[in-house]
Amino acid sequence: MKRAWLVALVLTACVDRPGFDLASVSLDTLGKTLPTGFLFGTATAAHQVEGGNVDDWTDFEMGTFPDGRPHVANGDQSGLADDSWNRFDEDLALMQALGVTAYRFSVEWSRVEPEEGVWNAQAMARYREWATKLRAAGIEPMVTLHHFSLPRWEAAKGGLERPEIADDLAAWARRVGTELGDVVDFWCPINEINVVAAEGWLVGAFPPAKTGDTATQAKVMANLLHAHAKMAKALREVDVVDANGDGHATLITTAHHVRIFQPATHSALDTAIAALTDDFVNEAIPRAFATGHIALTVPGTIDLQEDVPDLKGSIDVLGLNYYSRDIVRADLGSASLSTLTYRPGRPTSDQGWDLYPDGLYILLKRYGAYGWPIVITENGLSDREGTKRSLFLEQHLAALERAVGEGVDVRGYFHWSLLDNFEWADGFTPRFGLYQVDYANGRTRTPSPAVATFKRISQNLR
Ligand code: IFM
Repeated sequence: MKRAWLVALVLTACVDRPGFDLASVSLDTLGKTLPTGFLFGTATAAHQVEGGNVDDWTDFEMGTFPDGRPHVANGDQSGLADDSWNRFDEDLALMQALGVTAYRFSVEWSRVEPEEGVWNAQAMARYREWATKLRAAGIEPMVTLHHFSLPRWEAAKGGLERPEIADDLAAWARRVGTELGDVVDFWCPINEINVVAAEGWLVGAFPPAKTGDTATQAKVMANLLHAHAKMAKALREVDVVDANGDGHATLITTAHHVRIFQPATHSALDTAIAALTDDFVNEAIPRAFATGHIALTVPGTIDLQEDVPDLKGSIDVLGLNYYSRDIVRADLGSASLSTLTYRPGRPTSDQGWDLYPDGLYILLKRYGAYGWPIVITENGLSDREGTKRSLFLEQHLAALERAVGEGVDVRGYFHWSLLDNFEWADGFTPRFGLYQVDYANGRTRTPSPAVATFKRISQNLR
């Protein structure tokens, strides 16, 4: 038994040996070889931090599954969240203390258009004020237009399942681009197309909480890809002001969630299902951006082919959200054809996610081959005690810097997240913030130990 355990440990260690020497990461030099103008920032999303939003998630948070479990862990509701809607100046000061050069935030559609065709000018004015203040502080704003939540009226029409969602999102993008285009250049139309579709229609953890409906999951992905193309076109038409004077009035990205998928065993089946999963989750979306053709295929379950010529050229920068690695075990009885697990004995986040910085290097090398400049639009971990985030940050930045040193054109890194926040179906339990938020005590913000680390790195970038 002991021997078997030892063999397993040695094998695991071999598989997981870092591709480079993490011990040699030095805070004195980390980031110094990154290009001038590299964006080093943090990211948030409206529904997770603002508080007071009334959208499809508000309804979802009050609901339960057929077996009586609340939709959100512990029955948490986003409610006031971090009250960032009213504390922007405080949050801006936190960003300045970190030394960020960029901030990714989302504008909440339901706040600005609470009823279809009814616009809240004051809400839009507040977002404008934020972007203006950020710019004045030397912080480049990146604005996300759809980050999981939908206005109630849009959800009532059928939400992301309707093909017409593409036109509605394009109209939303046109409106925001018109109003904020002179202060914002960097746009992320949609956050994590693959995640919103999987969680809503495969896993059932996000609205509309459907499970195993892979056909609609693929349809939703296709609808959102159509939406992205139309949103990019609208933004480029209306945002003609180059706010930061870099020669680009608009820079369009996406926030594509990527993961490392490795087969649980060397069996042909695990290997094939891991490759299929990788293609569906990681590759199908960038391939659609590169070719103008959507091909979502999983033999026996999904075959969706659509030409969307406007997708080609619809991103200027490839945004990647990277968190973790999954070990794929074939499970032909499940809708996803697999069960995903983590390798035992690895360092993990509070949610058990494998902390795997090599994965960032591997994925940057892979996506660099497409030829777009890359920005890491999200990277982070849940770490309530704040004991792991510093090392996480150092190791992921070192992985990124190594990829840059080998020729990958990476232009920025956004840490998820500035603050602890409402983590969707997991509620307030996971803590992703560089700043910890005390929800029982006036939502006070306290720096986690990683704030000093972030600051050190940002000084190296100047
Ligand atoms: O909090 C989320 C975010 O909204 C989207 N990307 C992943 C993060 C952590 O789960």
